[in-house]
Amino acid sequence: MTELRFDEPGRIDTRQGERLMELIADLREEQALLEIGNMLASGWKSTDVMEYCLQAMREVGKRFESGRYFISGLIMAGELMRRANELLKASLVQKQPESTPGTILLGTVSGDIHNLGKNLFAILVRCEGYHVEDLGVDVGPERFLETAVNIRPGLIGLSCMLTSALPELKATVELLHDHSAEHGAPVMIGGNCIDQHILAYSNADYWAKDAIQGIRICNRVLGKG
Ligand code: B12
Repeated sequence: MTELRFDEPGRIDTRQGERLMELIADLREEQALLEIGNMLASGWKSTDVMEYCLQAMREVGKRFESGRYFISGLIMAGELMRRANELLKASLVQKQPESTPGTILLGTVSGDIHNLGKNLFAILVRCEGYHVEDLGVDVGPERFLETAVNIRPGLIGLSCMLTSALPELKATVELLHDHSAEHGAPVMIGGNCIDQHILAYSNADYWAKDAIQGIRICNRVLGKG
């Protein structure tokens, strides 16, 4: 398990965070990665650095929507964020838990290949001591169900970033609920396009606005804290 103290204010100079946001939004990969390294070295918490990365990715999304960036911009941002995830992961101190509080089955729903948010959640939840079975991206409902029945996780996490994949998300939740007697796990949904309305639409049991909230839900559902 690791040090994830959600309520502790970090020792931070917020101007560094703003600079990082600008570098990521402008797709200046090497400089952004250097800045992340500097921030971590000067005592920033990974979760705070991550928050600035997320805001910057939202800005990249806006620039794509407005036509300022093309798909190549999204790809570059994706690669930058993948490398940022590696840095953040390396900075989290892992402790070996005596026993795992449970297993989380995870995947991105069918039709969607976004994986950075899911991977970030997986990194953080592993640091909390959970075992994660990650099925990857573009995962169909049957594969989720088959794995859930085999491994009987404590919770199933579905990631979805595209509104066009929401029908798949709903179908996955429905199939998992129809067979809940065979695996016993509640379903949590997360991702950029997920909110209270999508929770109601999909009938999932929980939704998380970000990875930190996702961890809190895991801890609550699996009785860790
Ligand atoms: C990078 C990126 C890509 C990369 C993805 C690389 C990768 N390996 O993931 C690539 C280039 C592949 C891509 C492709 C496309 N993309 Co794209 N992409 C993005 C971008 C810029 C950033 C996403 C990201 O990684 N953010 C950083 C991560 C860390 O944040 P996150 O995913 O939100 O995750 C956080 C939470 O949501 C949460 N979370 C996520 N999953 C889960 C799961 C659980 C269980 C929990 C608890 C929490 C959780 O935890 C994370 C940390 O807090 C977004 C813009 C945006 N606003 O998000 C667009 C965006 C998601 N993409 C978009 C689009 C349209 C596309 C394409 C259709 C473009 C095209 N015309 O081809 C394709 C779709 C391909 C497909 N079939 O999936 C749209 C989606 C619009 C919509 N609402 O449907 C967005 C919003 C851009 C925009 N504003 O238009 N994309």
